[in-house]
Amino acid sequence: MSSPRKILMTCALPYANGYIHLGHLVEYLQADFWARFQSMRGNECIYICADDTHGTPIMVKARELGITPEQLIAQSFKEHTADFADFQIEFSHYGSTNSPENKSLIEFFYQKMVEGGHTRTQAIKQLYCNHDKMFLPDRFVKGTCPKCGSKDQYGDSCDVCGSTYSPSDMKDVQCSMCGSTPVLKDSESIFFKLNDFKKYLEEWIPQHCAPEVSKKMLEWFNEDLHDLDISRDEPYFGFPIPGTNGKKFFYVWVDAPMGYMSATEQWAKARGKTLKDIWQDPNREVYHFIGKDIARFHTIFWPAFLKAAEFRSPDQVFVHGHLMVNGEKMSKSKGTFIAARTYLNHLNPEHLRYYYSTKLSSSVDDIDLNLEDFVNRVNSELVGKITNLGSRGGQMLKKKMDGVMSTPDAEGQKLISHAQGKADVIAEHYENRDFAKALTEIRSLADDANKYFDEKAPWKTLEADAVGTKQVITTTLNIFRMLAIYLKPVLPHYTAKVAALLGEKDYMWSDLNTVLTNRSINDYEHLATRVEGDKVKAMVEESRQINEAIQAAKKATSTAPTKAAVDTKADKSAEALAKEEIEFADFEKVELRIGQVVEAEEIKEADKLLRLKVDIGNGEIRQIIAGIKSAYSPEKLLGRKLLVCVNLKPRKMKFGMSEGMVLAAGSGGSDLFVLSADEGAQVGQRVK
Ligand code: NOT
Ligand code: ZN
Repeated sequence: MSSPRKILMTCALPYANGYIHLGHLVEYLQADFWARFQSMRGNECIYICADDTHGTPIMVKARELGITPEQLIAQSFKEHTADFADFQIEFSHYGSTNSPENKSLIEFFYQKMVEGGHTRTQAIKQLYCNHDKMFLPDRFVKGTCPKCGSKDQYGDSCDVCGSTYSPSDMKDVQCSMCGSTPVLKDSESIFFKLNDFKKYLEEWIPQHCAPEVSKKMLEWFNEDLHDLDISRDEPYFGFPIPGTNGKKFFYVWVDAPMGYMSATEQWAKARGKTLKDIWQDPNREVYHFIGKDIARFHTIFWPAFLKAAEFRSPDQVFVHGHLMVNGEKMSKSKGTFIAARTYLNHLNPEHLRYYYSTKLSSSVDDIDLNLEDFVNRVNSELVGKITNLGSRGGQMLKKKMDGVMSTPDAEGQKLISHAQGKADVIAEHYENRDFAKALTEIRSLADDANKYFDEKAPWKTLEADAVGTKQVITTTLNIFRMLAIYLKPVLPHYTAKVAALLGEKDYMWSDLNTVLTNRSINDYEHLATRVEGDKVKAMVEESRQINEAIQAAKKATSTAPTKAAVDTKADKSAEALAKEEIEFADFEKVELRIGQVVEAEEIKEADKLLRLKVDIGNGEIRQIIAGIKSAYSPEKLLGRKLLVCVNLKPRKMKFGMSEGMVLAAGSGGSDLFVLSADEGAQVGQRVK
């Protein structure tokens, strides 16, 4: 046997200002299939990802939410990692670009760029918002498209006519956050001299990505490559550029790819190794999985950065297409822009894993999630064809016979050998990321086995020919076992259940070589359920409602509604609608008691706040600052018995300490209702 390969693979780093959706999963799932396939083959495969945490949108979103960027990215980290785990995506390590390792790394890259003479500075004019006190990235500028005259377009491209331009070409530009007119302001920028690497890249690109991608990328090479502005002015959430007195920061797209390496470094450190041990190991293969929209960053900028810093480059950049739903771009208004969490609220993650695997290839073509087809295929193929073999065979053996397999007869052995004989071709498809082709082979084996089972009709022969019947079931279960092994990269939990049924440990690819004989099997446990069309409808409906909440939030924004602001509201309502379940133990942590308002006064300086003194029992009086002034006068509250959370950490507010929380329902303003206790409830009683 050849020695195991050493592989390091990465997925694009999701931005920390958004939620994971089904479009993202096209990438993380295919990479997960591939990583699991490699591990099954006995290869050492490190699968790395991280959150992409820097940049203006994250800074602005945190500002709008009234939290720090660090809080925002910590929250996203929790949500992203939970989504991935629930979709059975198993990273070797999941990091963050806002890490000390990433900071050291970008400083090292920068030092090498400077030493190599690959940087230069130049003053450039950029749009600056005097109100928000910041330079505006193109996406934070709105105006009229210089080509077609459509209003309300972004500063970089027009959604209506598709043309691209620079914001200074636009008419009536506005800051998308506050609506004021930005001014042009000079600022010194630091550029990376990309063109220094033109020759190198021209050779590198065709060798490191698919021809269709390479061809597209080389179109940029008909003229000199534009130098890349790697600096951004404060305020910016990112790493400061050394030597600029904290005034300039590295542009997010510069430290993002370094996240691949710094997350790898964290993985290595935890195992007593260094980044170099992994990244610079000449025997290790390095691969990036990315979507076609960010191919330029990965096949032009990134290899140039690596070259400048004298690091090895990746072996291949694997570029995939985008997700379509029902043949169209994902649409928020149709409810087909579906958050990973929304999917999980209704459907089984293995079903999406299965469906995507039947669609994915190594090309950059888009893949289509047709929701009707999704239901049909999962039900007819995964449940009807594949799982049925195991459930019918397993249950007959266990319930109608003694639960012990025998040996296949000659015909059965032939069928088994045929299925084993497909191992190389299926492996090759997996290796080439032609998942759909692998699945076609697997399904065709399932078809053969179903045909065999139906022809032999063991349920009819049970009485007359117990020996022959058992041989048929033994053959069927062996094929079913092989199908499960073949499917393990896609359906790891499913396959683990099959292994348990057959009393085996988790499978490796080499387990295809064995045939199970005379083995006693365990009780059949449910392996797969059908998808119910209603649940798909409910998922789409929930997604649509989330969008409606966005629209409502948009209307509620009085000034020029901003994309950033609206997205934030959308995310918040998405969060509200897609709340995670909590354990009972978590709920129990919240101590609610009946409290009685003994003093209430308005805080004059604040629009929304009342200062309450609440008796929570045993003579303990708490000061609670409550944001309910819009709906309650102090008099209305005095003497009322309310629900109070008494174990909330005291919060220091501008108008004093708040030592608890009064529970109220409603969206704010006059739509606000404190929750009161029924008559007879005792002050200090705990709510259960
Ligand atoms: N956050 C980016 C995106 O498009 C991907 C960054 C990938 C890392 O979602 N970088 N590089 N190069
Ligand atoms: Zn502004």
